[in-house]
Amino acid sequence: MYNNKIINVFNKENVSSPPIWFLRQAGRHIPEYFSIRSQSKNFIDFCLNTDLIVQSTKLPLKYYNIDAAIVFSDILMIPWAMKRNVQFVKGVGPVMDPMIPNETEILNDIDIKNLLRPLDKALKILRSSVPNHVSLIGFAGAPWTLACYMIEGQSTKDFLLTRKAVWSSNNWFNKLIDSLIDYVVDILEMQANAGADVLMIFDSWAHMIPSFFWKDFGISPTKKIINNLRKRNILIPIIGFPFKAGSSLINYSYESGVDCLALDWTVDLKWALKNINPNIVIQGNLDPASLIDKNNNLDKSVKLILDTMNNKRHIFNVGHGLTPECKIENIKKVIEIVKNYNN
Ligand code: 1CP
Repeated sequence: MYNNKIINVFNKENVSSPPIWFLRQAGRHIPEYFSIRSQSKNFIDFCLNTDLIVQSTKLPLKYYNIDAAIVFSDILMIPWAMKRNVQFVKGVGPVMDPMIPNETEILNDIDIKNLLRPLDKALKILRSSVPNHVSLIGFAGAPWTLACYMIEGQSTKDFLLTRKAVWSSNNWFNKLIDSLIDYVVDILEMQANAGADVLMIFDSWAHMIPSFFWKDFGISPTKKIINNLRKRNILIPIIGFPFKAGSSLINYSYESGVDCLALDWTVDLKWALKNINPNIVIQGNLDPASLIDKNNNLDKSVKLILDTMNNKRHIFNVGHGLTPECKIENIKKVIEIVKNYNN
């Protein structure tokens, strides 16, 4: 285990200012990203190319004094491995063959670790070439969010087909979630063994889960994933990100078993400090849109987050991924404010 700032926060050691990194820090807001991406024929090939994974993971470290690098991959590599014909279409986003509840066969025998071998290799190279003070973060999508994409076949406004499946195709839906749990455990285990210091579970469509089923599909899959990882002796910290889950964040923070809760930009941190499990770390939650245009509120909002979380176990981050419009100079400014806090 390396001595780095993020791990120090998890270990309850004092840090002068909070560690900082950014969701989607390796993507399209950095011009060089496009030349790396253009070296592969499509996005899936990019995510299966060890050398390009290494290059893009390291890219933000060239620009920013940050405390973590998230490995370049995508949550949709699991549906890809499950033969859903995943493609990333320019201007549309990810598309795949939609699963028909009760009809589509759920593949339970995929050797996911073998299919994602380039990711395993990339993490091994990264851990030996990225400085020790930078944490390496491995990740996966949460089963609910993966099921959303797999049933709809793409991103949709309100994921009606998925919600319908939850109410009417219970048995089939549960089987799909159970298979996804197994695959998520496998790839997180692989990433941890390859050198990840921290793991993160993205539940980007958590806000689509009907509250009646929150425990079943918002909490229980994550809890099972974490229990299984611990049984396999994967003991590193795990960050959960149930995006925009609102009031359900409270139970999630107490019951899912995550070591850290990542908060979206809508959550008032003072509310979080009163209501969220005080024994876990909080990550977040600057609005990435504040990083687009020059604005007078950026300094103030960063300082408000820092003041509110002062002396608490906190990892500074955005409350959702950086968008292509985010400006490098604004991000640098945020890092400077955070790094100089308390100094
Ligand atoms: O066109 C491009 O070059 C692709 C843009 C892009 C990038 C940079 C996609 C397509 N995926 C990624 C990488 C990625 N995806 C990372 C690693 C790099 C980093 O963080 O810097 C991570 C952690 C993800 C995770 C991911 N993919 C999530 C969870 C986080 C979130 O944003 O909510 C989701 C939902 C996806 C699906 C996805 N991948 C890409 C797109 C356009 C989408 C769809 C998002 C949507 O449905 O709105």
